Amino acid sequence: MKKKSSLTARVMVGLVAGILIGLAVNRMDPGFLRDQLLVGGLFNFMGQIFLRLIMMLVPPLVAVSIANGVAGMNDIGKLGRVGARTLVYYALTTLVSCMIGLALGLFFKPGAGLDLASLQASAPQVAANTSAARNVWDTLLQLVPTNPFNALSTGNMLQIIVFSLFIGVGIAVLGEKTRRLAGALNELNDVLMHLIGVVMELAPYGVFGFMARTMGSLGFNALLPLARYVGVFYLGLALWGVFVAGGLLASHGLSPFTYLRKFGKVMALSFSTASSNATLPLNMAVTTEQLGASGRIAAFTLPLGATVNMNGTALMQGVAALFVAQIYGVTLLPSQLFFVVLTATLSAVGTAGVPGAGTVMLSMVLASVGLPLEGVGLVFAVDRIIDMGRTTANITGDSICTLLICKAEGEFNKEVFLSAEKPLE
Ligand code: DAS
Repeated sequence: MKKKSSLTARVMVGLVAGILIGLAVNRMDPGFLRDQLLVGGLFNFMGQIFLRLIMMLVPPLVAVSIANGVAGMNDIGKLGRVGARTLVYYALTTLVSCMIGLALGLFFKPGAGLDLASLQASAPQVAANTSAARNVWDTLLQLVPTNPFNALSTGNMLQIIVFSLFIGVGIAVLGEKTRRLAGALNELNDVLMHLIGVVMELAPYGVFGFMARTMGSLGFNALLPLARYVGVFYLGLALWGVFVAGGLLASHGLSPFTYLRKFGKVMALSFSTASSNATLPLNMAVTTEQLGASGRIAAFTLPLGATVNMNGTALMQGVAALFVAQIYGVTLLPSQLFFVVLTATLSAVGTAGVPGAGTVMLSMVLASVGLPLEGVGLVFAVDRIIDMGRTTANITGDSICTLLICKAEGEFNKEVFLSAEKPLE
C-alpha cells in the first residue's frame, strides 16, 4: 500500500510543480526559449512521451484483458442464472452511470471557454468526426471488424472489443481443450498489466509535462475549466451515490445508512488506494460477514465486478468526453453520445482495477468519437483526484449488486445486515 500512496504523492508534486513552473514560464516574453524550447519543446515532450507509452499498450491490453476476462468466466456455465443476472446488473448500472456523466457534462459544460485547438498542432490528432452522424445501422455494422488485425493496427477500439469478446467466449466454451491458450492469455494479460504499472510510474513526469505546457501557454485561465471538470465529476458521483447506490438499496428494502455505516471503511480504503483490486479482499469480507451476502455468490460477483463493473469510471468517461469535446470546440452529435456510452460500458470490461486504468481507457472512448487524444493529457493532470472517487463508486457498485443478487437468489442474510457491526474474522 505504501508504494501506491507514494505514487499519489509524486503525482500531486508533479501537478503542483507543473502549475507553478507553467505559470512562471507563461509570464516570460514570447519567443524561442518560451514557446519552442520549453512549452512546445520540453514540456510537450514530457507529456506526449508518457501518453504515447500508454497509447502503445492500450490496444493490446484491451484485446487481451477482455478475451482473458471472458475466458476466465467459464464458470458462468455453472452459475448460469447468477452469471447472467450479474452481467445485466453490471451493464445497466454502468450505462446509467455514464449517462449521469454525459448529462452533467452537457448541462454544466466544464470545458467551455478554454480553447485548446490552438495547442493541438503538435498533438497526434484524430480529426473530430463532426460529419453528419452515420445511421445507427451502419454504426452497429461497423462494430464487427472485417479484419481484426486492421482494427488492432488502427486502434479501432470497439472492433477490438467485439473481436476479443468472441475470442474469450470461444476459449471459455472450449474449456479444457484451450487450457494452455487460456493460461498463455492470462500470462500475457499479467505482462501488459505490469507494463501499465511501469508506465504509470512515469505519471508524475507526464502530469508535470502536460500541466506545465498547458499553464505555460494558457496561464491561469486553464485552471478554472479543470477545476470545473473535477467539480462536475464529484457532483455526478454524489448524484450516483444518492440515486443509483441509495436508490438500489432502498428499492430492495435495505437501509443505505446501515449499509454506509458498515461499508464506509471499504470506501475509505478504495479512496486512498484508487485500486479496486487492492480493495477486493476487504470488500469480500465486509459484504459477506457484515452485510449478509452469501460467500458462494460474492466469490463470483465481487472479483468479476472488480474487473468488469466500473460505475465510477463510466461516469468519469461521460464527463471527460464532453469536457474534451468542449475544450476543442467540438459538438458531439446524439449518435456520438450513444457511442460514448457504448464504449465506456464496454471498455469497463477491459479496465483493470488499478490506479489510472480508467483514464487509459478514456483514450478509447475519445477515439471512438474522433476526439483528439491530446485531451487525455489534460484530464491526466487531475486524474488521481478523480480516480480516488471513481474507484470508490466502482467497488460500492460491485458490493450493492452482490447484495441484490443474493437477495434475488434467496441467499441474503438480513439479520447479519441489520446486526450490530461485529469484528471481521
Ligand atoms: N482505479 C480504477 C479502479 O481501481 C478505476 C479507474 O482507474 O477508473 O477501479
